[in-house]
Amino acid sequence: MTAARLVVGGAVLSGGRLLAARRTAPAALAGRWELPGGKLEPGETAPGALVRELREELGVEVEPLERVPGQWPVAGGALVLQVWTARLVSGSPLPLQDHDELRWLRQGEVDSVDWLPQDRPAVHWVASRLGGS
Ligand code: 9L3
Ligand code: MG
Repeated sequence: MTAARLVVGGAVLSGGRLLAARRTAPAALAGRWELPGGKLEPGETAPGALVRELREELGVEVEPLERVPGQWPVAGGALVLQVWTARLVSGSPLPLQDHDELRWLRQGEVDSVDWLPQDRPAVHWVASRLGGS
């Protein structure tokens, strides 16, 4: 067994809302929603990879805040997903790479999109901490 490679997802928060991103690839995942992010490169920390990935995918600067407890297997266990909350520091997210739609969801809206199954526990953990209104 080789160790599962780490994938980091960002629960980007702004104004009490959570950012959801709809994937375009691979075909099996196209149309499903995720917390944007991706695989760590050699030598990167998870928060460092998150900052890089969100710059590349969305054109924004974020500050990782805290790790969501737990981790979730992806792709039959070859990868493992960890999630960090992150504060939007600058920029407005755009679907530059790997996504074709973005949505800011309020607490009562988080179940309105079709999340990848491995993202759901983290989405619910984060949503329970968003102020409802
Ligand atoms: N994945 C699942 N949930 C997420 C992210 C960022 C990624 N929040 C899965 C989708 C792919 C794999 O991890 O199967 C690698 O992700 P990417 O590098 O294609 O974004
Ligand atoms: Mg990605």
